[in-house]
Amino acid sequence: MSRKPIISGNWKMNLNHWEAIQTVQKLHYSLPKEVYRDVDVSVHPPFTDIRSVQTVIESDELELQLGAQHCHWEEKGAFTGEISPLFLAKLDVKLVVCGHSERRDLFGETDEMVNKKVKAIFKHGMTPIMCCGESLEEREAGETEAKVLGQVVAGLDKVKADQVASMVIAYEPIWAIGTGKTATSEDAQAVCKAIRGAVAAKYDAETAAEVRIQYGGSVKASTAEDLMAQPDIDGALVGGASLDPEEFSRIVQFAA
Ligand code: G2H
Repeated sequence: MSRKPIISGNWKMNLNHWEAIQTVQKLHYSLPKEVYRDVDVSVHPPFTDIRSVQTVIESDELELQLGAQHCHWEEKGAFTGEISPLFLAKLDVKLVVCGHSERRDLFGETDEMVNKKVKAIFKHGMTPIMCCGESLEEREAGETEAKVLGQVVAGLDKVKADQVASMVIAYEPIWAIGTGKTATSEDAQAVCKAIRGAVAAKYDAETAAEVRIQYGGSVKASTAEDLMAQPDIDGALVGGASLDPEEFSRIVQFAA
């Protein structure tokens, strides 16, 4: 089973809509066109940039996929400050990150909320990138697999096998996020393999063979090659390094 790698740029709360347009255009010029044959590439700007980035993608006919960083699970209603998955789908958003550790830690997102989001994202024809990861304390206590696999199983509650096969799971050890520390390729591979094993146990071998698993946490061009060479790592969720189009382009090319 060959899985198409996917590299996603999570811009977090960076780049206003003018900067977003320039960044996407620069990224387009730094990426060889043929790369899209071998790698899916997405950018996840702040909500205020999404319309601008969509316009650039549409008018320049870019193969870059538009993503969002999170969404609510309801379509509409009294949820001040929240964003509907329906609205994102109308803006041609293809992929939505959910359960990022910053959302879990800073904004109280629980496994149950992540599960509702996964289902809502699918309902509106988009693909979830569901994040999971352990803290430094959990890693040092030998609880990495219990924590990560617990998040995965809870996030996939009542999600159908064909949906799981089409989605993306991002393993992001919290201690490696924005810290400059990357998990070793071997450590990242071991956890991604365990995630695939948990999908096989909950569903079946075919579903596990199809689901794409990204690694995230201080990924840079200098670390991407080794990570991308691991058999159970199918791409990367890239934060800081995705703000530099040339660096991001180099990471994408390591996945090709
Ligand atoms: C992890 C990652 C992107 P960074 O949050 O999701 O960010 O690459 O800056 O560690």
